[in-house]
Amino acid sequence: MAPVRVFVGLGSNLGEREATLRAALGRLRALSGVRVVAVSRFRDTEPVGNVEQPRFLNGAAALDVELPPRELLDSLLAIEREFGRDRARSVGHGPRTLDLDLLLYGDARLDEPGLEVPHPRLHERRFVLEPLHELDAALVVPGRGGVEALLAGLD
Ligand code: PH2
Ligand code: MG
Ligand code: MG
Repeated sequence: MAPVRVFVGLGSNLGEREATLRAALGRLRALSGVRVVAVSRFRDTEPVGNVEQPRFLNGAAALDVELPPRELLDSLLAIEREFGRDRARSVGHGPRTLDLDLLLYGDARLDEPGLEVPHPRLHERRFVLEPLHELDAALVVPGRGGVEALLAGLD
């Protein structure tokens, strides 16, 4: 298949956050059918949502991917598990050693069990939009518009 430009969100708020994110990028680079094209800066962010939890380190990566979305998602979840995240046990939206979110898969719009692309909350989260904007200021979120305008619209 022809490579698809994919954006993945990176997050950690437990343990050695930066080391975890760097190691996860190493695991992404090792996947066949995945090329890591660019990585944003990492930023320390206030937790968003109703759960009382530590601050996050967040960033994003641009990938060229020659895997179907479901296969890529399964690989992301396997890497999360490798870093000690047990989805079955953890609180929804609570603290995690590693969160890898499939944000965008080319211009695809998918709504399948466990696989919603664009990521359903991407357009309202500064901690996602800023790294995306840094990677590609002209990026368009299918169904939502340009990342630049989305950022400008946040209060
Ligand atoms: N992830 C969440 C919930 N809240 N807040 C920040 N700042 N960064 C995150 O990555 C994050 C969050 C659930 O995935
Ligand atoms: Mg996630
Ligand atoms: Mg997340």
